[in-house]
Amino acid sequence: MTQTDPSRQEYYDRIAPSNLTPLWEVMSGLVTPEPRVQAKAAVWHYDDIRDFVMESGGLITAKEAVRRVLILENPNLQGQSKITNTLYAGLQLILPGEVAPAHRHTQTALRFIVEGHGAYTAVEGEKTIMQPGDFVTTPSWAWHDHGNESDEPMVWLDGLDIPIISFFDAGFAEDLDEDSQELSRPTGDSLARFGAGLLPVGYENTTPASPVFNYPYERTREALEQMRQAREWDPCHGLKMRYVNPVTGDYAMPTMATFMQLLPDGMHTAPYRSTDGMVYSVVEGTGRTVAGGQEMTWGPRDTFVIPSWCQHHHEADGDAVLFSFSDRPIQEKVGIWRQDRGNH
Ligand code: GTQ
Repeated sequence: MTQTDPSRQEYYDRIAPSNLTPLWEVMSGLVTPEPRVQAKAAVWHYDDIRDFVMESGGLITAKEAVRRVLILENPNLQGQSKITNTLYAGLQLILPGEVAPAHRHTQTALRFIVEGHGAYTAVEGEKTIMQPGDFVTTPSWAWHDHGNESDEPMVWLDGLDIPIISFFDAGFAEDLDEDSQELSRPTGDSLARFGAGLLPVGYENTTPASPVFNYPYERTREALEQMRQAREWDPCHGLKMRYVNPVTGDYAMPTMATFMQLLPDGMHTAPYRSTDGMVYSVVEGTGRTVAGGQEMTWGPRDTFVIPSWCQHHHEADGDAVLFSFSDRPIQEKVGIWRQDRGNH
């Protein structure tokens, strides 16, 4: 630190009570040549943390906790409930017979199913039964409750835009009087109505969120398997697809982009970086991701994070299937999203 000139310091002290401060003292930290990212690359191996997740089930009920979740906190953002500067992630446990009571909030949530079969999420009057690899959305201000009527625990990865909503000071939440909301549509209705390459005639979307709220893994995997026949890989991504709102073609949620990616036949991807920090959940296969010079090994059910503008590449051992999410939709809307594909 250079010593501030005494006459300047005297001036700063005099203007401070008027809530004024000189830009030139802080300019270089405010407007930087490229992102200065605090978050670091990190991996959570499911085998290492599964016991901790299960143990929480004996400490508190889902009902008392409201949401019984272990937050995945970025090691460089401790105490902030963030996995990147803009995103929250956690592993939520719901045991057989439990309910996580109905509430709604302005934060958008995604669920990516990691373990268990047949628990449900109800969203705005419709229940969906969840299976591993399913991607389920909870749009902003939509009533939602979770329950498990199966005979095994279910664990899913929660992804929320909590840090974004608090940045805007735009967080609202409320509880429903009952634990479970009343259902008004049969299970599977929205997927049939909006997810079959068809739309109801005259339908107009009134919100930016997709009317499909469960994108079943079975369908996603089938699509990837069909597409691999064409053998056209992106050198940086393999075969990477984004989940879309079928009404608008935009991302499934307005604040968070979600992707499913196949790295075929032990593919090693080319170095890549982008300004959206990415959270990954491994569905199938094993491999490694080298991010910012740090190697992270991964296998099924592991979660890892690659921060904004961090150069990385993936190395799959055989076929690998990776789910991921990021804040890319907002960055694209604002016109600031950037990528660096090296020479690819
Ligand atoms: O399921 O509604 O991980 O409200 C954090 C906040 C999950 C949820 C979280 C939430 C939820």
